[in-house]
Amino acid sequence: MINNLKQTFRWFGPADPVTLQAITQTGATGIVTALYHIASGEVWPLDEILQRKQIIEQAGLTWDVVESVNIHEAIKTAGSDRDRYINNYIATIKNLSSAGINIICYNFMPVLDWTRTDLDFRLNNGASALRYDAKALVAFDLYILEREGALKDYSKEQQAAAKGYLAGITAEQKQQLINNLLAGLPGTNKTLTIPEFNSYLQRYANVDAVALKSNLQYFLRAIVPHAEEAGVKMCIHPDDPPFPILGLPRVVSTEKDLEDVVNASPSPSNGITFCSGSLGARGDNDLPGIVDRLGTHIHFLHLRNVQREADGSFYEAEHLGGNTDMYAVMKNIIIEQKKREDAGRTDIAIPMRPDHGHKILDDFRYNTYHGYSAIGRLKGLAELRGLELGTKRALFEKED
Ligand code: DNO
Ligand code: MN
Repeated sequence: MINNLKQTFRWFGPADPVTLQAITQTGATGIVTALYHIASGEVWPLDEILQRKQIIEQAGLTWDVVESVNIHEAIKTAGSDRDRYINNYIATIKNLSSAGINIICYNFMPVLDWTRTDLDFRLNNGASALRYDAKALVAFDLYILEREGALKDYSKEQQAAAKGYLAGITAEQKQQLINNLLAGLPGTNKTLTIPEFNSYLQRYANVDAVALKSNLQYFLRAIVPHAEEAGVKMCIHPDDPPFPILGLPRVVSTEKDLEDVVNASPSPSNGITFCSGSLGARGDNDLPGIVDRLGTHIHFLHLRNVQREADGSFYEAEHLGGNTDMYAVMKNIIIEQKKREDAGRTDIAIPMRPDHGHKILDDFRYNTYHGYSAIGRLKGLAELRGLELGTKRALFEKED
């Protein structure tokens, strides 16, 4: 019995300092990427998809997953033009399918994609990790954004901790926090100003979690039949972090939320991305249990670990370190593969990627995308493939 998760690496396109050739040296055989230059909401032209695919294949790799086709804010807020953006989304699904690319990852987080307050958190060994500091986020919300109505979202203790945090950092560190949070909206490369950021948040003034979930269900009911017809598997990425921030609702944070997604439009084309790092930032998410119970809907795996702290903060730990029992997760993934094999399913080689990695060793010489170093991720991938092999041998020794 050999490894048979499909080992992939995220690649940010020709501008990524981690080249396709470097990726082949990690042992990954698949690529996860997107056409990052196309604005959120626009149709991805077939010829551009085919050109990108050719570059990947010339390097001896395959384009296994699109991450992500972003969802326009009008869809999330039920804007008057949402149907136009849904039709564009369907056109992109069809073009990807025509190019032979059949797995699409997306997320449904309002305004922000993944959010960290510290993009260069140094571990004792000098490695650099991404960290989310709850106090820093509250400080940003209350005293930098000065978001209307924010005060009622926080306890007296949280407010005091945020004040203490701000008093303890330098002007330079404060500016760094602001930069970290204002950059990187999904689908843009633009750094927003504080008034612009507040106006984005304002769009959700009348969109609570119930409304957001219903907008997600509306989207799913519209696109899933087309995805099914095109043979495309949609897989939603969980919220990161998996709880509301800055007064924004979050509706893909828990097992119940994931169940609601798959039940909104039941189909093999309506599945999930199991991201152990995102889901693991909540102590009440049972990760091996989620794989066990919802495994049949998992079309894509993001494997990484987090170390949680008492006040809701966390940092990205070693892939096999941190709070999540990765052995238990891997074991249930392999059991899920066995179930698929027994059921005659062909999608057994689920694409897996080491989701983020530390900056270590020579990674510091390159200006890589945050979380997407070469050597740190290679280390994660190497550990995960060893874990997969060992777990599989332990489970099926007698059959070999
Ligand atoms: C975090 C990362 C995310 C993810 C997007 C998917 O866990 O994997 O950046 O790529 O949110 O849409
Ligand atoms: Mn992820």
